[in-house]
Amino acid sequence: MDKILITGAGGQLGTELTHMLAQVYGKKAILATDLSPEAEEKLEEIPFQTLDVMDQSSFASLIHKEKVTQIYHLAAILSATGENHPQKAWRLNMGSLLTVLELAREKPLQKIYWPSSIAVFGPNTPRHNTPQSCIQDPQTVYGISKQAGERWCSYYHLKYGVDVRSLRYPGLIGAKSLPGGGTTDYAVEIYHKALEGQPYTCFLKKDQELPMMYMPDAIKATLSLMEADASQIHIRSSYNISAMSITPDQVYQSILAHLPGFEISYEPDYRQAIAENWPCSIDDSKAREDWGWKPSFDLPRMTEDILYHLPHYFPHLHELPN
Ligand code: NAD
Ligand code: AKB
Repeated sequence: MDKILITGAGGQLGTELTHMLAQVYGKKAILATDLSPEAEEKLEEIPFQTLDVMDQSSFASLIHKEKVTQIYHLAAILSATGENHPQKAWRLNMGSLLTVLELAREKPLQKIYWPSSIAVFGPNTPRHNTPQSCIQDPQTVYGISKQAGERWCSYYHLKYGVDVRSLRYPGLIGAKSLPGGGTTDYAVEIYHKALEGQPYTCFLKKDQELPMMYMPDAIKATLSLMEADASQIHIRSSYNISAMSITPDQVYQSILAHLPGFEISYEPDYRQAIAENWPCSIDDSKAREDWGWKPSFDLPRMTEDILYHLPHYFPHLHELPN
């Protein structure tokens, strides 16, 4: 029987992924964990326990006690917060992944999921249609931790046969949860401001193009990768995946089509420099070839869906006028 432990389950991705895993495998098969006890509220009836992933012995005894068979290791510090706390970001992102990989080797666990990011790329990476394999020279501590993490995943697979799988997510945009300190967070905040009836001040430049993905596509990709037969997984560092490449102005225009009075201004801050070193678009042909990846949402479809669903999850927001 499957027992799936999720770390960082109260985060932007964790909240939605945990609900979907509970739907697919049943609530009893899930153990959601997070450092923050407040995460439990967001996860409704799904079994929850507080866990600091830096506490190796509590982590190991929980795996043992609950007879965990799979870990989705999501807990991390993202790019923007990481630049303000570089040592802490490195210790958490790197240390906790090594703990998970060691647990997988010793127990052994059946499968591990760990997300990487487009943050592994840097200024010398080809910026358009960024290939699966190319120069990676990340400039943020977050990107360095993801790059090193990818190498460790590949190493544990080659050396010890650990079935670890990974995706290099672009910026994720969801309607059900708030982002936690990334460079792509503008693309969630903007929808909230639009439905509050407030103008939005964007921290990236108007024409800063970045790869992004609507959360239902990210969840679909994650489940497809994890359900694929091991023989289909040819990349054990992390797969490029892609859905859309968009600028703040394009997101703004797509909202304007539904809310004609919405206003935006631009005040780029330190996050602009991070975004400038990331790709504009991603070549995800390996994911398409190996396990059949195909996104469902483009920008207009995502905007319509988000504006419709947001007031349900954040009741202080106005509904879209008919
Ligand atoms: P988030 O910041 O929203 O959530 C992270 C969660 O980890 C939080 O709930 C936090 O309480 C928890 N956490 C922090 N320290 C912890 C600790 N010591 N022990 C246990 N839990 C701890 O992040 P997210 O956006 O949900 O990202 C989840 C994963 O996906 C991360 O690994 C991130 O790098 C990756 N990712 C996210 C995006 C994105 O756009 N959201 C893009 C690429 C990759
Ligand atoms: C961030 O901006 O840090 C994340 C990411 C792309 O990894 N959203």
